[in-house]
Amino acid sequence: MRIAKQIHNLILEKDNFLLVAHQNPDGDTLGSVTAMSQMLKNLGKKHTIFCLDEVPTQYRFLPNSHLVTHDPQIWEKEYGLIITCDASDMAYAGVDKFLEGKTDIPPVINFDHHASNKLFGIHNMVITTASSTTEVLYQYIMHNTIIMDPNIATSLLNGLITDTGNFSNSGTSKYALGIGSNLIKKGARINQIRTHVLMDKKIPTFKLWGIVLSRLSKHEKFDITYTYITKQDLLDCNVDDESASGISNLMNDLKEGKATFVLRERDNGTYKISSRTTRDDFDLSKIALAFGGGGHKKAAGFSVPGPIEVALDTIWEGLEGLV
Ligand SMILES: [Mn+2]
Repeated sequence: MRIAKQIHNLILEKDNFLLVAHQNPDGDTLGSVTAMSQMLKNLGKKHTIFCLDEVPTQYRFLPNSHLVTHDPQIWEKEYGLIITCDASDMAYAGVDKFLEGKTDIPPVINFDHHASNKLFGIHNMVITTASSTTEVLYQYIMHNTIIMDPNIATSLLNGLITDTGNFSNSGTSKYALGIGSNLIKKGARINQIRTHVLMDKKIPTFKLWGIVLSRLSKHEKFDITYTYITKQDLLDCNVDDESASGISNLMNDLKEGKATFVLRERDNGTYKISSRTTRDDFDLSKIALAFGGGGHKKAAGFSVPGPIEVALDTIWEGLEGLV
C-alpha cells in the first residue's frame, strides 16, 4: 500500500508531532491517538496529543491517555506534522478554530474510515470499509513492519471493540475479527477493555436508560424508531453526559424500523442526533449531510435546534423528499 509507505517516510523525516483526536472522543479516536503516541515514543519522536474535550473516565486506562491535553494553548506552538485520527475534517475534530487565520499550518496526515471524509490532508489514509480508524492504523503498522507492542495492540483493539459494538454491529467484518485475534496474540489486554469500557455501567445509568427506552416511538411514514435524552434527564438521574452514550448501541438490537435516531440535548439547547441502521438500502450519511452533519452509511450524526418538539418537527420536515 503506497499511501502507508508515503506516510511513514514523512513521519520518519519529521519530529514534534501534534496528534488530534476528535471532540466528544470515543474509543476509536482515543485508541488511535494513544496507539500513535506509543509508536512515536518507540521511534523517539516528540509529540503532543490534543482533544477538545477531556478523556472520558472509562478510557483513562489506555496507555498514554494521560498525555492527552485539552489545553488550547498548545496550538500556539509549532509542529512538524499534524496527525488527525477518526475525523472527517478539522471542523468535525473540533479544531478548525485553532487553525483559522494561520499561514504556517504544518502538513496534515489524515487517518480515518468515515465515508464523509473530506481528504483534507497532505496524505489521507482513509479506508471506508474499515470497521474503525484503529483498523486503518493496523494496516499502516503492518505495511511498514512497525513493532506492535502490547500497548499499541491494546489501543488498537479498544478502537475495534468500541466501533464494532464489541464485534456485533455491521462493521464486524472478517478483517475486523482477524485483526482482533491478531492483536490479542500481540498482547492486547482485552480484559482491561472489558472491565473499563464494556462493564462500566452503574445503577443510575441503567435508570436513565429506562426513562429513555420508555419514550421509544416509531415514525410510521418514514419507518424510523426514535427516542430522546434531555439535560433534565441527566440531572434527574444524577448522571453525567457519558452515561447516555451506549443507548444507540442498545437500539441496534431493535427489529422494528429502517433506522433508529437517538436525540440528545446539548448544553446550548440544540439536539445532536445519532442515527443507526443495519439495512443496506438506507444511506444515513446522505441524510446527515443534508442536515449539515456527517458519518457513514450505517451510522451518522447531525444537529437540529431544540426544544424537543422543534427538533422532531425539523427532522421529519427535512426528511420529506430525502427518504
Ligand atoms: Mn471510528
